[in-house]
Amino acid sequence: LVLENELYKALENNELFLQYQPQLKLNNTDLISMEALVRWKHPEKGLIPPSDFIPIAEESGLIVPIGKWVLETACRHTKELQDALGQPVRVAVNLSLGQLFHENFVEVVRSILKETDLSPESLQLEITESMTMDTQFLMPILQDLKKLGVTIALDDFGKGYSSLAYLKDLPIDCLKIDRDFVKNMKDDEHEPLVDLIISMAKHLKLNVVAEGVETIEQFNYLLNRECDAIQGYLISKPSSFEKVLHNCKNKV
Ligand code: G
Ligand code: G
Ligand code: MN
Ligand code: NA
Repeated sequence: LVLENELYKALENNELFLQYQPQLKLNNTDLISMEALVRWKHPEKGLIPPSDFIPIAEESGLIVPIGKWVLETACRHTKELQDALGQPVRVAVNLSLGQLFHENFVEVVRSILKETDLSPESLQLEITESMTMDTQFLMPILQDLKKLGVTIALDDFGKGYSSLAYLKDLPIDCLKIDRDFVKNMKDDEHEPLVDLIISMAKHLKLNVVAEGVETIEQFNYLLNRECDAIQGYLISKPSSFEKVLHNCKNKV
């Protein structure tokens, strides 16, 4: 409860901030997409990871204003980055079920896009497999979001919640292979689950992104299997917006 009250104040006191982790296409070194990841700099306790405060935000309902702040900030930053680069960059934002449950979520997204002047194709929303359990509820919301022009990714894919039967009906654009599968890959060994997810994504005409890529062996494995994009410490750890902007400006 203490942390919950502090989290409430954190939003008002600007203690939350975003870091960005790039996603690279395997055949190209340009920054095409990045994932926004929220962090909390607590005045006494220091940096608190999202795995510690997102569950509290979800239980308390604070995820609604926090999630809105994350979306607004990520869209504003991305627009600024695009203007500096003179080319489109996409941002992926993680969602919690509580945000989607909130009645006017689609309107919130619409107004943030308008207010920040970010084109809808530049925003990807990440949902997790566990959220796909309630398809009857999820389906119309995802369809309305798609009508706005944003894309949807299924995050942490393979962790075991989603029914394969739903997968082909959900209006999603991208599968993100959970990093647990990537962790064990070596380029000289067959990794059947990664192969399966990639080929399934291709059959369903979905983009496929591997998360948590840390080694060149993992990179080579994914390159050979034509995974579309990768994300992980091998490319970059999540970093501040200022740093992302600075790196991009140096490349222009
Ligand atoms: O960045 P890190 O590995 O610490 O993130 C841990 C978890 O927190 C990840 O599962 C990520 O999806 C989640 N997370 C990070 N930022 C956000 C956010 O803005 N909203 C939600 N709902 N989850 C987030
Ligand atoms: O669950 P989600 O995919 O949204 O969260 C992404 C999380 O994975 C972030 O918290 C990020 O810090 C973390 N992450 C990103 N790349 C790597 C990596 O290469 N190795 C590990 N161990 N974690 C990573
Ligand atoms: Mn994610
Ligand atoms: Na993930």
